[in-house]
This record gives sequence, structure tokens and C-alpha cells, in this order.
Amino acid sequence: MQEFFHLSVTGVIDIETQDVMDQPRCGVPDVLGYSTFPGSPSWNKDSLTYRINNYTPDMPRDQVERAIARALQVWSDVTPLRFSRTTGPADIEIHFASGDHGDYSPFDGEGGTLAHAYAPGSGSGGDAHFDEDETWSETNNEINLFLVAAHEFGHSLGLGHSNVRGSLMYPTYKYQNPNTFRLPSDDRRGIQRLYGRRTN
Ligand SMILES: [Ca+2]
Ligand SMILES: [Ca+2]
Ligand SMILES: [Zn+2]
Ligand SMILES: [Zn+2]
Repeated sequence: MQEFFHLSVTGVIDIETQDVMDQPRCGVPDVLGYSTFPGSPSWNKDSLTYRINNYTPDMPRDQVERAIARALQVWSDVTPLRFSRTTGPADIEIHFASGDHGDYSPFDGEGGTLAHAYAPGSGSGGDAHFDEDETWSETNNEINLFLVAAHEFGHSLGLGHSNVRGSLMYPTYKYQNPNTFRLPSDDRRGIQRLYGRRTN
């Protein structure tokens, strides 16, 4: 874990390491040397569907829908991928849930793990789960849903964690203004390696 974060590798938990461990973060494990998941799973189609199965009470519904749509657009802006929202079964099933929610990766209450998502595949593949014990927001209060969702959808599309500081796929959460958000080049290169560039 210290190696992944470019901390001094001591094998003991020093203050620097503890700082990183205490930051709110994504629940997907860090795998050293992988910018994609082992085996590089990706979707073999450009048109993907998503479904918002339930809503957080923290934000009005239209704000949740806007945050999710904008988070997907971060990725469709730079690839041939297209996302459409459906109310039936979808490639990317989105849930807000607390604690144990049926996938053997229980959430941990407020703080710590904010969300997790599954690599492309059938069934739970591509799905994204958000910890309802966080307080979600459209602003810089508490945890910004757009920023976390954009990161999680990177996993839904096949990206693993990046150890490049400031990249979207860096494992820990850091607020930045969603209105001026631009996808960092590390993430753009990663997703284009899987799906190619956007034409037209
Ligand atoms: Ca799925
Ligand atoms: Ca949590
Ligand atoms: Zn993650
Ligand atoms: Zn889950």
C-alpha cells in the first residue's frame, strides 16, 4: 500500500501512511502495477445503459440525476461510448446502500469507504454502489456525488486505480469544483487505451 501511494516503504504505519489511510476513499482495492483490472476487462459495445435504482435522501432527485449523467459524460466526451438511462435492467446498475448490502463488500458507516464499483462484465459487472451513510451533495459540502461517481464509473468501464496524484482514478477523495472539472490526461489516456478516441 505504501508502494502504491509512493510513500516511503517502511512496512510500519507511520504518520504519512496513516494520513492516507484516514482519507475518505474508494472501496476498490489498489492493485500495484495495474491501471486496468487484471485481464483488462472492457465492454465490447459502445452503447451502454444505466439505471438509478434508488435515490439518496441527501439531495433532490434531479440533482442526483444530473450528477450521474455528468459523471458518465466525463467518459463519453473522450471515447466512442454512449450512455442511456433506462428503467429496466441495465449494464450499470446504480444503488445507494448502507452497511451490508448483499455483495460481501459491506460499507463502513460515515467516512472511510465512500463507494465501490465493479469492472465490466455480466451480472454485477459495471455496477456502482454509493455508501448511504455518507452525506452526498452537489456542492463542496460533505461528499460531492459527481466527483465520486465519475471515479466509480471509471471502474465500471474497466479502469483500476492510478497512483498519479491529481488523477481522477487516484483512490482517495479530494474536492474540486465540478463546474471547472477537466478529465486529467492520465485518466484520458487510460480510457482511450480501452475504447479508443471519440471520432466526429
Ligand atoms: Ca451490471
Ligand atoms: Ca463509508
Ligand atoms: Zn476506486
Ligand atoms: Zn456494493
